Amino acid sequence: MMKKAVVLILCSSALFAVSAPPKVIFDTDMLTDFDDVGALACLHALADAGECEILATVSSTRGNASVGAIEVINHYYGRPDIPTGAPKGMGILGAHPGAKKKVDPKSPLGEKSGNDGGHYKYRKLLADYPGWYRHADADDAPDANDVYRRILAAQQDGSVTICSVGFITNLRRLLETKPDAISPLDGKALVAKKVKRWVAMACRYPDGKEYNSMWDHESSRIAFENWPTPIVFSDVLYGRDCFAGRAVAEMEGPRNPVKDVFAGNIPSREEIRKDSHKWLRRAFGMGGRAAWDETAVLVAVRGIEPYFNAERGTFRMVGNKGDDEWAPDAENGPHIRITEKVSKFEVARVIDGLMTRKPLHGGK
Ligand SMILES: [Ca+2]
Repeated sequence: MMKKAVVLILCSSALFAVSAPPKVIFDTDMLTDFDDVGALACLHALADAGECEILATVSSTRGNASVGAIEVINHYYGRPDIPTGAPKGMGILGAHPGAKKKVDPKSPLGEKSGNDGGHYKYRKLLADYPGWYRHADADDAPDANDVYRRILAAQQDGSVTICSVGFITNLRRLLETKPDAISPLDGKALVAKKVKRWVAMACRYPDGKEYNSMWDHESSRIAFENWPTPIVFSDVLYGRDCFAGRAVAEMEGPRNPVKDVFAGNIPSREEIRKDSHKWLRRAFGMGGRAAWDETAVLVAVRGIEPYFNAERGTFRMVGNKGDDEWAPDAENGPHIRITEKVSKFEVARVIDGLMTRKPLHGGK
């Protein structure tokens, strides 16, 4: 009897440990593409369902509307006080990854097809939802290093999941932080102590250039080589033909920022029907936009097992032009790459289901 009781207690504590909702820091580039919006929407819907806790939402770029756009979405889901931040002094600073200078956030919105065409959708969110954000310019937001260090220092050991769906700038900077008033640990020691795993939307399998790792490739190399916890990759090949967002774009009811972004940026059903191959090359399908970032959120919150298979291997940046490579190594590979298990169509419907859920507390 005694033995049974001990086993039961151990089992229930193990169950509790497994089922404790992940605590997530979300690191995004709301700069040009908009699967980030879908990813943050999914994360909030999962938090509404009690499946995760959102600790912070930081921008990996200094593109002027990047932080404000995150805040608009946080506001929509009734969580306007989630800490936000952005990198200081380095990384992507303009309205697109190759920009050499910032766009003045006070300059007129301009045209969708203008110089800051990719960033237009985020600047428009700020124009359309005044009062829903705190930082009109990412450079006025707190230093992401301080946000990361404060939150990690306050959390239990081995409890934090980082989900990055943008550039790797913040995570390199975090690793390079020194002990300070927030924590006596340097960045790498703090990450080793507090972070459970890093789920990264990055990697072009088996090799080549991938958007998130190539643009600030020096940061990617430093972060991936020195990161002290497991890393799971949702790579370009997985997400590129897993289409989501049409459902939220066509949702009945009042407008909201998630619906606005998808409705304003995916081609119509008619356009897809006319030339599906052209749109496929641009990573659009009848279901919507390639769900690169949303799949990373699913992995971060629900884990690999429900929807994906895992391949062990080693990811590394190679050369000095932003190329990467993945070497499978089933025995000793320190990294994991997700591969298809249930159909991508089914995964996309799960994502659509989350993106179309009404916020539990918010929505106005
Ligand atoms: Ca992204």
